Amino acid sequence: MTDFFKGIPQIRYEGPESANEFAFRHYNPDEVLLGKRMEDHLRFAVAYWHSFAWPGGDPFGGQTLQRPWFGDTMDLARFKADVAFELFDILGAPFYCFHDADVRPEGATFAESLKNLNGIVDYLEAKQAKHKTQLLWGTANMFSHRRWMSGAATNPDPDVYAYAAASVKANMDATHRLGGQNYVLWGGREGYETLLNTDLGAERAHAGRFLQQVVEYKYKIGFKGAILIEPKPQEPSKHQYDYDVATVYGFLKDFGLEGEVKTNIEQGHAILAGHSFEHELALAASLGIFGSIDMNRNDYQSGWDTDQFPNNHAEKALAFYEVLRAGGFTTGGTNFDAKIRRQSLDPEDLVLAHVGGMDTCARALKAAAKLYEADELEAARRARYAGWETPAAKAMLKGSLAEAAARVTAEGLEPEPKSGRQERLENLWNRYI
Ligand code: XLS
Ligand code: NI
Ligand code: NI
Repeated sequence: MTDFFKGIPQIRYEGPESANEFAFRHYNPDEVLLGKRMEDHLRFAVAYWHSFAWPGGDPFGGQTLQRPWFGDTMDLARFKADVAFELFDILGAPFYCFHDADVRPEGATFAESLKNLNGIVDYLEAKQAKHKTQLLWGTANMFSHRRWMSGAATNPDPDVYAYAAASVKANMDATHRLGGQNYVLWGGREGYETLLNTDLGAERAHAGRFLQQVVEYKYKIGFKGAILIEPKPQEPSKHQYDYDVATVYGFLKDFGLEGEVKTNIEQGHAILAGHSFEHELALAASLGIFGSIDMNRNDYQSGWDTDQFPNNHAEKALAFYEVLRAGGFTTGGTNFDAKIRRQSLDPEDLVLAHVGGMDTCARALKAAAKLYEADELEAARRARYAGWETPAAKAMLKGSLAEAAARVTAEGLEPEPKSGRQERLENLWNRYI
């Protein structure tokens, strides 16, 4: 036991009326919704990078958080893992996620970094054996170190491509060993700063071949989890190739990977791409590439990826409704890719940020599940498309354009516009929130 969270109790469900800060008001892991435990619906994960590796910097100032585990030794990395699992226990979190750079010190050479990673994976493996919390996904940080500044798999320098291959291979091995349920690729530097120095076609082709190699390697080692791409339009690059769900789908099709790779969709990234979170979720589900979610929120004014903890259940209910419509998570889950503000210095802040985020999501899920179960919205949606159930309508999709056109005169069609009923459906929605 470390004493970092000394005096902070295990968080338990006390119901909506509780005034105890250190309690869940909505997240009740064993409560059954639509035949499934709430914990199994939400599959919460804590993100190692924001909670244990981030020093609190912003573009105008450096470190504000002084954690006793900050530093570049293996002892401190193990201390960090001890504290991490204490937070997981306090929250009762079923999962966590990490990048290599979050859990191990960077070595002077690749071989040293790999040795450090493998050493920490041994330690994490022992921790997982003793604790409830397991690995939702692992990933390689191919954006912080200066070697990645011009990209990883899309770097103009082929030696960096090799380094990216070595990094992803090492992290897939680590994820596989730890029983991770997914492997994530987010390409923060897979994009460009200026077209003036960029061969866009070559970079895209290299990214496509790289992803094929990742999938081949998954089969080679017998990794049963899902490979997930995390779309984001920009930041840190001016333009990133995995712009949004639609772009990723086109990319996967191009490289024959649409049956192999799914998406990890982040709330804040959807907004940056000019979409709503629920749009990205619904689109991914309709294309068969919905995998997992990174839960957070952006500040409405700053227009940047501020990665705050969610605190608006009405907004998140729209997202969880789409998760339910998609059939729920299989290997995926709800990862808090969210960080406390740089002024939130106390250990309590870190705990309560997660408590609030988990409660916000649970409350959203409860509302979404109630409406989904009542079937009112789905009944209205079905009614709107009911015309397509007729044989004449179905035949049109099999026949030619001329055959569809011929129906107009043959049947004397003069379609009457029908109300889309948006406000009525919005009112219905609000009854459940
Ligand atoms: C950054 C991304 C990152 C990924 C994992 O914006 O959200 O944190 O989730 O590399
Ligand atoms: Ni992000
Ligand atoms: Ni993310």
